[in-house]
Amino acid sequence: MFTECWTTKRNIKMTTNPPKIKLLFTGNERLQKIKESFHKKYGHMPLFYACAPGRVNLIGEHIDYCGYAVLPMAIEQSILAAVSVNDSQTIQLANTDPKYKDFTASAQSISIDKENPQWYYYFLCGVKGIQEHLGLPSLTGMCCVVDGTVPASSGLSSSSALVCCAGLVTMEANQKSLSKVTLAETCAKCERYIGTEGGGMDQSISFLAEEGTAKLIEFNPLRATDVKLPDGAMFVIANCCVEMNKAATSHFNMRVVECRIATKMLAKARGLEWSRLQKLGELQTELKVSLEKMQELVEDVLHPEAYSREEICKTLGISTEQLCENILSTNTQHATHFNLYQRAKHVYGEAARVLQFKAVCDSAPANAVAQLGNLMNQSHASCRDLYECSCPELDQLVDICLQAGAVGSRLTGAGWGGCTVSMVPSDRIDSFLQTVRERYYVPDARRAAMEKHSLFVTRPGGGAAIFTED
Ligand code: ADP
Ligand code: NG1
Repeated sequence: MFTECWTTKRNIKMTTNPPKIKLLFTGNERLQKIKESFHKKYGHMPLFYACAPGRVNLIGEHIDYCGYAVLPMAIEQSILAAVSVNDSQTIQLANTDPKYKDFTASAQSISIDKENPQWYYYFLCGVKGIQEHLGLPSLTGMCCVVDGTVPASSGLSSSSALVCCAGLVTMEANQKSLSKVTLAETCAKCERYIGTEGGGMDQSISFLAEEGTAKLIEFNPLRATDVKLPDGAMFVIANCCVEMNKAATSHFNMRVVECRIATKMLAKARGLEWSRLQKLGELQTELKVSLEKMQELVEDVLHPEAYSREEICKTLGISTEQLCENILSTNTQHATHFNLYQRAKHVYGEAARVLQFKAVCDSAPANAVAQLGNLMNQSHASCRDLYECSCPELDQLVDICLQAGAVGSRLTGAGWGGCTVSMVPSDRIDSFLQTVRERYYVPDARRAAMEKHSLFVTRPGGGAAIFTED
């Protein structure tokens, strides 16, 4: 497909800045197509191109925003932009997919309407984030065409790939240079302008990925460490064909808020100054105990029944107004009940599974594949039962993947729809794909029509890059 755009033969391993690559466009259909679309739209040729990949998270779901390490890898599918600069003081955006309408924004003042999460607002998140980070009073005018191959709202981070691509475009168009780590941190912060309170996994892997290796991504400070996946197994992505747009619903922020409240309730029970603690990870650091002990703390302090607003306010000694203003997000103001026990149990358990997964990859025992598969299965059960971020279609697909020969299978990304990731012994891959096709996609006309882009083997891809025509 498009791997050659950022995984060229040149050694980009040690660079701290996103690589700038000169590419031969001949024979590359996707690049030719975007170049032609750009010319047709604007009547001149692009000056440069930028590309940012989507990702698949192998393990560590819904814990990045709690401060815990996650274990994703970049995928081949990406967001690609063709760009030219001008002095029009406007940012003109077009998309190769007609369902994403053209938009023109002022380069002087960027505003993002989070009540209406249109595609161009994600792009403008990246623009605004870089502008603010660099302290630029105004930006150069730009013409851009965007082309995406990451399935949207499917847990493979199409939104973050778009934000990261836009951030990279803005940096390059304004002739600035930032490190990959700074770009990742800036793009993680600015995607929140769209309203979702994500944790930074997606933007980090989009910039820090390297071909051939998954990464353990740690936060505060942001670090990415290679994780060598075992020989003899392959990772397969399968889309359950249910879309879930995070910014248009409150599911995602509701979980962020439940984790925040759980942090405060646990901190209060342990006599800590709870009001400044926001993340379950910060609480563990403060208490200086193991993840196992944190799970015991959850058992001791929290009850499995949902908490009402009144109970939370009474325990913390705050008013409903303080709860709404200081703890809830804009789109969770309506929430009346909060499952604190289940969310905190998932987070501490999942954080421990990430470390176990990395340890197995590092020590590579003879039964590594079976051990990793087990951890993935436990992760899915925890996402389904404790975090309640699965859906019937995802659960059905996970079951089919396991019956078809996967040793581990789980939802990946935010959930409530989107993709599963399965670990499949290499010698079973053909029969695995055939069985999943027959049992999940073929019996349903809509799924069958989507199968081509919904079921595929994936390998660790490279990170975001800028390039020009050779
Ligand atoms: P994901 O899990 O893929 O990140 P989100 O629901 O967070 O899903 O974001 C999906 C949104 O990202 C889409 O509704 C759209 O606005 C934007 N998006 C994704 N892919 C593209 C694309 N190719 N072109 C324009 N916008 C895109
Ligand atoms: P996706 O799958 O892209 O919606 C979201 C968050 C991540 C992480 C995962 C769940 C954003 C941009 N991304 O990813 O930070 O929390 O859910 O593990 O909010």
